[in-house]
Amino acid sequence: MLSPLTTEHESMTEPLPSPAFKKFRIVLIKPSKYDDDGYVIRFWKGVLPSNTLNVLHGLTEAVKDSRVFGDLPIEIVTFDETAEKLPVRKIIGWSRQPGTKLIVGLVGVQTNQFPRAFDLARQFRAAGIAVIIGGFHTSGTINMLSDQEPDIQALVKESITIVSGEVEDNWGRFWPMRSMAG
Ligand code: B12
Repeated sequence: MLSPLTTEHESMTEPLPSPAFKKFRIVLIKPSKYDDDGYVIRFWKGVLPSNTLNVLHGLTEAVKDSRVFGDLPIEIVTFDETAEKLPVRKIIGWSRQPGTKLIVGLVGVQTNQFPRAFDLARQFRAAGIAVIIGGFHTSGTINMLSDQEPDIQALVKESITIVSGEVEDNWGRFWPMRSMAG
């Protein structure tokens, strides 16, 4: 069984210990998918912004506005890989800036995007970056097939945090736990 991150009764207003870092950066990525030859599909121009990416951005702004870490600067960066090249090395470089805590969120991952998302997650994990993945694939798999399903267990083995379901009510509660963990 996966252990739940939050309970319904947890409060967002409980005082938090001071973080050891000076800046918190959250990178939200909507991954693309591979074509039949293994190339990442990327369009020259994006015509339809990802709803999930925009919603997550808004929810993240709300957490930032709630000053979950007091005066600690929080930066939110979004990438939609279907319409832009993902600067993986640059993101890894950000995580190495002194005093910076970086988390990568892979957003709105559908089943056909899961192999690409997992490859990205592995690259970030290899650089020691905390990764969290959500979307229909993880939610649907856990709810329809169980958390013992191989894709989910593969994520667990890489210490990737998995979201099942919606986060409108608990995204902010998750941050301190994940960020304090190192
Ligand atoms: C709207 C929609 C579309 C729109 C998208 C419009 C847009 N501008 O984004 C259109 C019509 C373009 C579309 C296209 C496709 N779609 Co569609 N779509 C949907 C639909 C109806 C709603 C998605 C949505 O916006 N939900 C609202 C957002 C806010 O919620 P969410 O995505 O669930 O995200 C929440 C949680 O999952 C979680 N979460 C998600 N990611 C993360 C990440 C982190 C870090 C965290 C903390 C939380 C988190 O938090 C979010 C807020 O609570 C769903 C069905 C459904 N009811 O979910 C299908 C659905 C996602 N689509 C599906 C499919 C198959 C497709 C296509 C592949 C269809 C096709 N053959 O072309 C394409 C792929 C497009 C792409 N590149 O992603 C399937 C996916 C199935 C699967 N196994 O993965 C679904 C589930 C429909 C179905 N039942 O078959 N789709």
